[in-house]
Amino acid sequence: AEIEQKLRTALENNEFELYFQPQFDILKNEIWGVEALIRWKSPTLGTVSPDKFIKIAEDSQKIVAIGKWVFEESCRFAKKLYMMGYYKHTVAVNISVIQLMQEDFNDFILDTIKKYDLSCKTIEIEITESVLMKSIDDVYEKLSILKDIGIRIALDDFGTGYSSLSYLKALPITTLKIDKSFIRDMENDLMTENLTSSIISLAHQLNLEVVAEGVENLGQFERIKKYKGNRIQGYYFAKPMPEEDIIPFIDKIS
Ligand code: G
Ligand code: G
Ligand code: MN
Ligand code: NA
Repeated sequence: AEIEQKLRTALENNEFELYFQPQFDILKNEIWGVEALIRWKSPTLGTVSPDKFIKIAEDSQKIVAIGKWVFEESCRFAKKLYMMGYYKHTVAVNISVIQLMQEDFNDFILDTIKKYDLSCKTIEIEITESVLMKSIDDVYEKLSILKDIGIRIALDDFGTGYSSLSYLKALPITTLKIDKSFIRDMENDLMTENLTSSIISLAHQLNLEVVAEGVENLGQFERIKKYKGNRIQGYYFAKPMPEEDIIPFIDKIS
């Protein structure tokens, strides 16, 4: 209840910040781009994790305004990277199902991309499987339109939800992000390792790129590389970091 009440004024009081976590393209051996991750620095509650407040923001519909702020900030950052000569980096943005259900969702996305004069290819939208449970037809149609114009669409936390394999082929997505629980368990559990390698081949057969999340060590990285995953994201490569640290990080790696 306290979180909900303080959340009401957090946006206008400028209490949110975006962190960015780099993703590494294994096949090209270069930085692919970054995922934007929201942070809430409340003067009274301290730093509140999105795991603690996104659900609450969804229940009160506050997520709509917060999500717009996140998307616009992500576009602003994408433009900044471009202006500084970093042309091929993509920015991935988490989108809540509540946002997708808004009637003006696609218009907002397209208007904002246009406002910052970005190419659609520089944006990846991340959705979770829960999106697909709600008002499926409407959401499918919106995502199909975005995908058709070149926006990348990732299915986040894959493997933890209710996806049936038959609908994977029908989904308007470009990318599968394998949930970090698979990556974590892979090293000590052969069944999980086999499952992970199977998910990667399946995804490739469906023409999807695969991102492994939560890669924390060399052993996990080597396995994903062996199974031909496209990208990794995780502490092994880089932690989420504030905007000002990203360019020095890219320069150091390149
Ligand atoms: O960054 P961290 O690992 O603490 O994020 C925790 C969870 O919050 C993740 O599942 C992530 O997808 C979600 N999350 C982070 N930033 C955003 C955001 O801007 N919007 C939404 N809807 N979820 C986010
Ligand atoms: O949106 P998504 O659920 O993918 O959000 C990614 C979450 O995973 C963020 O909260 C981020 O801070 C967290 N994360 C990123 N890399 C790692 C990692 O290597 N290990 C663990 N345990 N968490 C990570
Ligand atoms: Mn995500
Ligand atoms: Na995830």
